[in-house]
Amino acid sequence: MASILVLGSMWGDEGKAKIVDYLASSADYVVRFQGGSNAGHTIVSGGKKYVLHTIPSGILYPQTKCLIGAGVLIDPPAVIEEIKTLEQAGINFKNRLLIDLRAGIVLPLHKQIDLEIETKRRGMQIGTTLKGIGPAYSDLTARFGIRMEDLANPISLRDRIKQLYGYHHIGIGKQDLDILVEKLQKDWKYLKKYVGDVEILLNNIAVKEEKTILFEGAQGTLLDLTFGTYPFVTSSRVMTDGVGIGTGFSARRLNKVLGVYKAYATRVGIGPFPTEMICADTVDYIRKIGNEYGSTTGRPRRIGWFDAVAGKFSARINALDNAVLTCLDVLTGIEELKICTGYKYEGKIHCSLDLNELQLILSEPVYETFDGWDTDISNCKNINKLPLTARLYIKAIEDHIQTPISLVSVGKERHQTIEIK
Ligand code: 2SA
Ligand code: MG
Repeated sequence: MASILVLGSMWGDEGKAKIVDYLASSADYVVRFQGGSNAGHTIVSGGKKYVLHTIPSGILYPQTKCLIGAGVLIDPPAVIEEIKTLEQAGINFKNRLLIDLRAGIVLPLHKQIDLEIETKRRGMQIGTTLKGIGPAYSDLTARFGIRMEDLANPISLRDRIKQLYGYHHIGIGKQDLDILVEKLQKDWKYLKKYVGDVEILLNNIAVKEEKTILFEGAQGTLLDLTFGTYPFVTSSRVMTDGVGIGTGFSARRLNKVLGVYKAYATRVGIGPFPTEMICADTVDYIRKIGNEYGSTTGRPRRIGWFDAVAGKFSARINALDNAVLTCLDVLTGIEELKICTGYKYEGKIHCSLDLNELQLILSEPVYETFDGWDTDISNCKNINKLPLTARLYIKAIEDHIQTPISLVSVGKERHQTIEIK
């Protein structure tokens, strides 16, 4: 067995899905371990664009099986719609999808609470995707959550939902409860063929089979519930150790951990973003060329220079073997590039991520500047064929994050990927 983890090293949208899709050609299984319909994973294949939310990015390869671990949240109607849309695009799901029976469920109540909390937080909004992610994970932690396996029994499901509403001090009338249970039963009827024990399957493969398993992270490490820029984070564990937490396949078994970085930084939602560029032509340029809009919500993403301080922190806590650099092509045509190597706070330069959220907001980035390039690199197949300035930029990132870069992406298609031996 070989097992590889591909995770987001910054605030998400680093281009993980393209890298998972690129590596999935030789993978037998692609596994999601956290997040839910808040994720937006974009793959371009044969000129066609696919946006995935809960379904693993291996689904485009007919021989690859896709697993959804216990740590992922399932929004039943959203997942059913995603499956149906992909089926209409010609993708066959037969014997290819397994959702862990322990996976938590997102109910309409969770989306309602997500919106209410965001509205009430005034000045302290997180900028969530409003997909009910935080409230659903919170209910699981409070031990009032509903899980996939609970959908199988309408009688206990009814009781559990009643308890959940009671826990939130929200009333639900008999008729509304009947409608909700009935709706969930319909969803269960559709989904049950895809539900089983992902933990047992993965651990059996680990000891018995010569298969390749690819774990696919969603969001990014700086959005991790504990180690991200708290409280402006998502509610799941977005780091290497999240694999064990979210699937039951211990992170100790991983053979390789790849951290995906974008050649510049983006963040969608609220929260500290030290290298953010405000109102610069470069922002409009990068947003346009890189299509930097939320793939789930359509929100314009905030744009900044590469943050090597945060990048080094992420490499460390994920114990990365290699880094992957994406969207290098988007920077083509920008005269001068910057990499943040420290944060200046109260006259002192911090070269590691040791400032709290407030201090980060008040800090000023310290930059190294680099010459850009203006030749088209989107068909480049060999690292040595890249312009010298691009190579120097890659080398500087590699040195700062103290992690060797093994892949560079120069376009959205699978073939626009340079392997560095
Ligand atoms: P949530 O909805 O509770 O997880 O939001 C909490 C924070 O996590 C951020 N978050 C994301 N950041 C980047 N990409 C995400 N997925 C979509 C995409 C987002 C979109 O691929 O573009 O379409 O807007 C994602 N999901 C959650 C979120 O912005 C909050 O800061
Ligand atoms: Mg995304």
